Amino acid sequence: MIIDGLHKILQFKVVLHGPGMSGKTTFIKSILRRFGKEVLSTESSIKRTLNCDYGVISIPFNNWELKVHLYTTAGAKYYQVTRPVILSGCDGLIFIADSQESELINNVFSWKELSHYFKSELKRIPKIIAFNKQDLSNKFEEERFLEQVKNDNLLNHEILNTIAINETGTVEAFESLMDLIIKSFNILDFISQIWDIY
Ligand SMILES: Nc1nc2c(ncn2[C@@H]2O[C@H](COP(=O)(O)OP(=O)(O)O)[C@@H](O)[C@H]2O)c(=O)[nH]1
Ligand SMILES: [Mg+2]
Repeated sequence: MIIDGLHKILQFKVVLHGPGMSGKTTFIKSILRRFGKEVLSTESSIKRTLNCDYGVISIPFNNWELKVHLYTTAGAKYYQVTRPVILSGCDGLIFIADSQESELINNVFSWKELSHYFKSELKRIPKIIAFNKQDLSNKFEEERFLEQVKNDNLLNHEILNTIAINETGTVEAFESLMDLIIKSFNILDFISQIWDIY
């Protein structure tokens, strides 16, 4: 979090992470569209995320402004080196799981990457697990994923079902994450105390 007391702006970094093709780009576009914003992305010729997608959302909050910087991590395995840079200093995570049976193992692998990167700090970070592609029929049981990651610092989280291609649950995921962030950082207390000081 970055605090700008003069202009009453709190800035947050939120990262959408998950395996390649799970729907991260579709998801971030859907969130930004609902806030009247566009994604700035670097896409390669085969339309896979090259570096990352990025966008900013401003939310009025008790006379303050919450400015949320949204990023996606690069999905392709060969961009593994760029992911720690994107993940560093994030205040909240949306884990986009691909709910197709064939993707279960890739979801677990992608979560382990988070756990490996953040270690026990992952417990503290507010996070949403979005089981995306709910419109498809060949889905795995969510418990099978949760069972495999529950020992990897799965706390301070909420679980949602989403269909990013038709914008189902995407904004709800973002709003739930912001609620978790506001609670985790005690933003309301913080704002009222800052107010007392001025
Ligand atoms: N059926 C279905 N397809 C989806 C959904 N979300 C994304 N996709 C598709 O999955 C593919 C990969 O999506 P993309 O956003 O590029 O994934 P990324 O690699 O994680 O950024 C694209 O063809 C999307 O249209 C969804 O909820 N349901
Ligand atoms: Mg992408």
